[in-house]
Amino acid sequence: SSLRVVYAFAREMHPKTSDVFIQYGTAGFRTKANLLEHVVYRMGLLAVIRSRVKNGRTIGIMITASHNLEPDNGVKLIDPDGEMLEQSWEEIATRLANVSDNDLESTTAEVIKQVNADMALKASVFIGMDTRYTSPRLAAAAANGVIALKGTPKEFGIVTTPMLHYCVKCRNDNTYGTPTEEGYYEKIVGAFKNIRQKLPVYGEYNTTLYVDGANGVGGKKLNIIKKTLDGELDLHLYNLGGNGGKLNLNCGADFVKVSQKPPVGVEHVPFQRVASLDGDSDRIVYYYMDDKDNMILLDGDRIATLLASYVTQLLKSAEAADLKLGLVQTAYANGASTRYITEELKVPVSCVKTGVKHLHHAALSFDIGVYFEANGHGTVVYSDKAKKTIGNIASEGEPEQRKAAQLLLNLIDMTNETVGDAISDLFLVETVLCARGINAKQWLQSYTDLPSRQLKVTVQDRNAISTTDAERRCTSPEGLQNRIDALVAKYKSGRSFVRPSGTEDVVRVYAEADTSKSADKLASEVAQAVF
Ligand code: NG1
Ligand code: ZN
Repeated sequence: SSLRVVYAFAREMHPKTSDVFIQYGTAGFRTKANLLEHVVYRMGLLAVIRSRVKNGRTIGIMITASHNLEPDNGVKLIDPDGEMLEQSWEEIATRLANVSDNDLESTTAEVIKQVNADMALKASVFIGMDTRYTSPRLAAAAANGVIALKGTPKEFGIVTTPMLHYCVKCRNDNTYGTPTEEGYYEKIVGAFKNIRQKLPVYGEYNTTLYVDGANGVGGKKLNIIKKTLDGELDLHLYNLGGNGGKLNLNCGADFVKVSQKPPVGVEHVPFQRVASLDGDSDRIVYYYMDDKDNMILLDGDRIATLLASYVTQLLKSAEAADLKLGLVQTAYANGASTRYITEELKVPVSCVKTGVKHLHHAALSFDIGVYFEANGHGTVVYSDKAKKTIGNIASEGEPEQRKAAQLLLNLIDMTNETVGDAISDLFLVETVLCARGINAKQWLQSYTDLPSRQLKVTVQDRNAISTTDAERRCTSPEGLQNRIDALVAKYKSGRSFVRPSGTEDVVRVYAEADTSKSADKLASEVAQAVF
């Protein structure tokens, strides 16, 4: 059959060259780039099957290893509404990625049968990639996989991860926007410009923003956007990938958050706010250097509280009292942020397992859900009910109500609701700071972070650790939680937990306490207990 030819072609073009087991985890498949070609080819096959199961709706394939260093790469699938691949398919992806070349044909046939795909239907797959030098070859392998099963690939070239999510969503739902990079700029940057006309710059806010592009795709895209801005924002872009700057190396959002150090390659002016993106531009944290050269971090928790408090304020002005806003965090959220949200903002918070799909899902249970990981990955999702109510008030409310509702409509347009998006989040943050007339130092004043520390521990089998209660407690190995409890009890405002990473072969340790010395000490004691 013609499929025979396809599998023979796979063996020759994209052979499986490694026997290392690879698993579809929180961020898809991620490993050394040279181990991925056959995996990506097979994800091309799977995307076609998935598209047919979804009645020919478009599926996305993104080639990226996000904040990892240059030698790594990865691949993940995007579902029709722009969200992460449905969880039950992760096992199927893993199975398909690991079979031998000889078994690829029969396994693919099994999968097609299992998911009941009608292989006579059309199939459409959007493919995007980050700036890694290994990405073009992998994107080509993905396209070959799509063509092999007679699907139609469309290659977007170098795009941010959230841009591809956005394009997939738009392709399947044209009310959301135009499925192109230009369409993305028009909607998001357009909404930002629109809102700037309504909310002029005042107070302590100033339009200068420095950006650490992590030598990845986000900085390059901001450089395109910068040319279309007209004084609304004065972007100073650093780490754009030139001058020998290496992707994510000692720069970018993950480096800044985890090491609690400023990135290399950025010029520092005291109190000047800097936005730091990660390699594929789905995460963002802010920071500034004070006059004693200390770095002050404004992380994902801080962005979440800023956005939640502003949306709450606008809902109040719009008198949209029946819309319930909620916030979603993970165990990594700073304890001080959780207390601030609950006690000061009086917004309900839920805590879920690490991984955007869990946060996104939990956020959907609110009329308006704000979700952020502490590392800066997050967005806001608005239910149909919220959009309808706000839309009605914007056209029929009293003048003051209308004004607030129209601002909310602009915020909704500025938001990439499909996934956390550094560029969209940047414009949202700048909008709120401007609306409030505040600078970064004033933004910091809402609450004081508890000092925290993250460590990685390499163990023989990270999956020997199992957790419960949104990963805040562990249930195995036996006795470990008791030891952690005993250590935590020694520290004022102490909190600590351990969990196996879903993206690296390590166990992560998190600790917070009243001083950074205590947080560091608690983290290293808990790390010892894990061995
Ligand atoms: P793991 O490796 O499971 O901790 C990391 C991040 C997640 C998420 C994923 C996907 C931390 C502590 N963990 O997961 O939040 O962003 O990568 O990129 O930041
Ligand atoms: Zn990322």
